[in-house]
Amino acid sequence: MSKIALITGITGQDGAYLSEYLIKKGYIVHGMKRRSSLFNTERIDHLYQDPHRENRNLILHYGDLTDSMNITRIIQEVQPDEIYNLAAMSHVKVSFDMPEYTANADGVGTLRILEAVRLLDLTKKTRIYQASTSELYGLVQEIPQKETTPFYPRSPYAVAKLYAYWITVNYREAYGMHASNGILFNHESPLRGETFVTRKITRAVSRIVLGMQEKTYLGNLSAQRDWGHAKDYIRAMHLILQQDTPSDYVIATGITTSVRDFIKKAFEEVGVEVEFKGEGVDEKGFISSIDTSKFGERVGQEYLESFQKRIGTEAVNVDPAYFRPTEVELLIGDPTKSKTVLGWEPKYDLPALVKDMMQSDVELMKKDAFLKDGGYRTMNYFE
Ligand code: NAP
Ligand code: F7E
Repeated sequence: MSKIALITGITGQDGAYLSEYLIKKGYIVHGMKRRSSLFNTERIDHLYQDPHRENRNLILHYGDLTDSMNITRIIQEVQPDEIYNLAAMSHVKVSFDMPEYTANADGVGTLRILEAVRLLDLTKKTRIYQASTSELYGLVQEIPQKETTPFYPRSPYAVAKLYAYWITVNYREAYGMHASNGILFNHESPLRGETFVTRKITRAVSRIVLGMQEKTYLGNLSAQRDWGHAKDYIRAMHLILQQDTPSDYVIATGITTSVRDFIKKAFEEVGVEVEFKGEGVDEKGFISSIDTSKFGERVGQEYLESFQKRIGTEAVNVDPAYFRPTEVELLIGDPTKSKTVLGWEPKYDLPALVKDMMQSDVELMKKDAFLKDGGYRTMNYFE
């Protein structure tokens, strides 16, 4: 018998990688997707199966974490062995603009799932993974951060996730449920949402070297994050639910890098050196040199001549619109528990992650005729 998994947030970055991973393992995967006026399944379209087909291993249900009855009905219908609660309003900056909605979806949404499993008498059958986050550490109380480090959330997103973390622990202790938190540090990929900083950078660098955009505007360049690859992190989610005993785990690489250094690495990946000058809002990134053979190989010889004129010009500016009212300056995780207990090891390091994202975005930007013609999607503003 195949195991049955229900993934909330299946249309997101992690949902897409996890569903593919579980299907390959022989699972039948059910996913909750939101109704939208446009298609919102791009990340999982390659897994889609016509509903008329028999023995499908990917089945989608309309749903929303703010709707208890809908969640309860889906769980009743699906009778899942494992629930991965990945759905969330996941953008930290946007959570300052939508604090109540964020609390409802990211905080109370988790309660709705736990309570549905309890009411449906599935506490012994259904294991639950809660997508907790390194944002819980916020104003960090210890370096590096591990499972026992006290939390100090710094955004409506993190405060909502704090409720979700503790209600998961509470249901585990109160009702003996197999409910666990993965405290995942930032993880990125070619599928990362376009307004998170790494993807914003790899898209912008690709556009700049292809001559489609002059410069990019970013916020706090000194923030430091422990960045891993989403493909590694979804394996940890699955491992957490395969343990006999539920528990909470930090998933991280143990290495931290500043936003500024991520920008440099993204440019280096295509043979371009960027130098930063100035401080605070006046800090700027200048194109200082080009490794012409690397540029030719990674971007294309035909783009080189016009890009050479960019030497000495600005490619990165700071716009305070991207600053957050309260910032998380430094995150670095200690993954000792997940390595020893779960046997989890990441396959990607930061250079491999940057390479994967840059290769994908250079190709994507070359193909995107809308962007090539000077079009600019509205998504980059203030996130
Ligand atoms: P993501 O790409 O932003 O995906 C979020 C998913 O949640 C999307 O499928 C989205 O649907 C869905 N969603 C949003 N609000 C919903 C609602 N009210 N009801 C139902 N679905 C809703 O996020 P991700 O990077 O894959 O992250 C997955 C989870 O891990 C999130 O809970 C996030 O907070 C958490 N997390 C992420 C990281 C990270 O670095 N990526 C680290 C720690 C924790 P649409 O596609 O329709 O928008
Ligand atoms: O910001 C700084 C920004 O939006 C990272 C979510 O997946 O990971 C993510 O949250 C850093 C911050 O991710 C820009 O101020 C500078 O210090 O990529 P981000 P995040 O806020 O760390 C955690 C673990 C989650 O759980 C969340 O769901 O980069 N930064 N300039 C910028 N950030 C953005 N977005 N845009 C900028 O222009």
